[in-house]
Amino acid sequence: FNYDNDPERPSPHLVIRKDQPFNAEPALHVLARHYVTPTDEFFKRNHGPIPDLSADTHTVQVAAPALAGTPQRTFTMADIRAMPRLEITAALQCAGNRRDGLNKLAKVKGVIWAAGTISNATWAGATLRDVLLAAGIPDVSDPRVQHWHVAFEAVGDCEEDVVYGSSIPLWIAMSPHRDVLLAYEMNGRTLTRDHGFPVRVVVPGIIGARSVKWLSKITVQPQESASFYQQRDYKILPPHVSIASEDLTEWWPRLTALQEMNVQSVICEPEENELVRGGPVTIRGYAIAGMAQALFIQYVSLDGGNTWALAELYRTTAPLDRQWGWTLWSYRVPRITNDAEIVCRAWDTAGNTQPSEPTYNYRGVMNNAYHRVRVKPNA
Ligand code: MTE
Ligand code: MO
Repeated sequence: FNYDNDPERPSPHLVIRKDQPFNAEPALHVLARHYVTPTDEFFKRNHGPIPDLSADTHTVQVAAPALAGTPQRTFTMADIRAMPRLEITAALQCAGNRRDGLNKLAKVKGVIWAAGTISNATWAGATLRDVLLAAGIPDVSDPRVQHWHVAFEAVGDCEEDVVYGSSIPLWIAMSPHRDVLLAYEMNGRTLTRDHGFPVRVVVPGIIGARSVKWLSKITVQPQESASFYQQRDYKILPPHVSIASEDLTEWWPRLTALQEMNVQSVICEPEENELVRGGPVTIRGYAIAGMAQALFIQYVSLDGGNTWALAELYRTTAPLDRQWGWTLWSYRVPRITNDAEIVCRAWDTAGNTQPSEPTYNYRGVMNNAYHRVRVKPNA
């Protein structure tokens, strides 16, 4: 593949995990300082070179070849922009966020990310629901399509398959409460090439892998996407299956592909081994709920998890059925006296919480164990 035409990435705060394809996450102390992550600092996760597309000629084809009457329509960018525009604030997180924690248990497959493979942006575009209905796709109240899926395909070379692809259930795509977007704007500007110009899918509440960039084709079909990224990646293999396991490949077809994110919270400041002045110290981080519930309890511990205090939460106002943004939290301590282990842990309104210890899985996905940071007081 040729990476010569990849865009410039001017931010000094991106930690590059891989150059080709370009994979980078923002430094944690920068991440928690903005409720809306600046586009340059937003994490970038790619499986191939960045396509260089023209909004004037780009099209998105919608088809359902297995459905009687075979509905089909090709949308230009002008068609998509002419549809009702929805703007939401939504966090996007790679299922591989915090993979480094699982890689410490045993070797995992994938880019070794720390805890910055998540960012929060405003996105605007047409809803996938409107686009599907305009193409003549029936809603899921039609018994013929109740169990169907919406498969996305991108333009551009990619490492593990012919093109990047993924799918979500049709009911999620069609739900007026799930806000699945074909986004052409990010943070009030035209989408950048790195993030999917001219149009990408944004699926709030669901792992980043399903938010396909450089979208060119949507197929409504009885099965999930046949893509590598739906079938042989982004699944949780049992802990005894590792790189060396002989039956590794037999597991893929037996496992369900990941969709919804789990409860997550991370300490962004101070960072591991940071020398902190005696006090006061403000501990900051981010959190998301499993199904983007509206409320959290965010706990912080200064003694490795024996006792806990409540953190203060911050998020922008959005309708209660549209709380797709992350929550930033902070906790101010008057003093840190000994070598402290700071731990954080979130609960969502369903009572889901983070496990105290991580459990290994071969692809190193969905690590949401307690986040722990050891700091040294500056005497
Ligand atoms: N879409 C295409 N076409 N190619 C990709 O490599 N990566 C996916 C998803 N969409 C990918 C893609 C993954 S795994 C994630 S986590 C998100 O895009 C990352 O989006 P971002 O780079 O805008 O942060
Ligand atoms: Mo991802």
